[in-house]
Amino acid sequence: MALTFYHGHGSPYSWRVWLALEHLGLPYELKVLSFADKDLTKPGFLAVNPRHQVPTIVHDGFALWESLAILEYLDEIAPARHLYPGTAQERARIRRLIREDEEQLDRKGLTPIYDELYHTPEGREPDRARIEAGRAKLVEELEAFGRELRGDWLAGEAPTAADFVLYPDIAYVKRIGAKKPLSGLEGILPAPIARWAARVEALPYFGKTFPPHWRS
Ligand SMILES: N[C@@H](CCC(=O)N[C@@H](CS)C(=O)NCC(=O)O)C(=O)O
Repeated sequence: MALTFYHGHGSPYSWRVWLALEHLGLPYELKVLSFADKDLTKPGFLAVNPRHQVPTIVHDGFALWESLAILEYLDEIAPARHLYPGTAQERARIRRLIREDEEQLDRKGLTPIYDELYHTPEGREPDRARIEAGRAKLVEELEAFGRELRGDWLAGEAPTAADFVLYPDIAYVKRIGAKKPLSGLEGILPAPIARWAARVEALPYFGKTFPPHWRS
């Protein structure tokens, strides 16, 4: 089995797949693409993924993109461990948590703040009301995700796809809080989520997945 993983440092979508590959213990070849060098729109990568996005995998000649499709595919080909373990109801709950991360915590909470602080159009100040609304939504969602913990992880005894999808967003909350005081995100994590994030960060493979440009 040959599996190539195309990754871009700092992409939350790509980060979730990297954590999952490591958790599953699947062998893979890592290819890091540079956003700054516009690697994603170079002909070689466009031939693999015409939508020029990471994450992308190629498994035995089969190219696949869209992180959630990749996670489900990896779950199906992994011989031992699983990203969506359990009964039909337990597996459905993992998928629900993932959709809630994307649709609620990220789209309505984190993304407006990120857009205002990192993509403010030329000539205008960040919209403080939009940042505050995003922050209020994040507070609500972080509390809700804290209540979803079932022991150490979101779905029980071991990390699942839900943990790997949520974590990069939490890393962004922490980073934006530290780098952009105007965000009001510093120290925002409720204790259960802060402890859960520390558990993700203590996973033996976590360090190599951390964006190198975030270390400074
Ligand atoms: N829905 C996609 C989103 C992937 C995505 O937006 N990737 C970004 C990086 S965070 C990307 O590759 N952007 C480069 C481009 O669109 O040219 C997924 O879940 O994989």
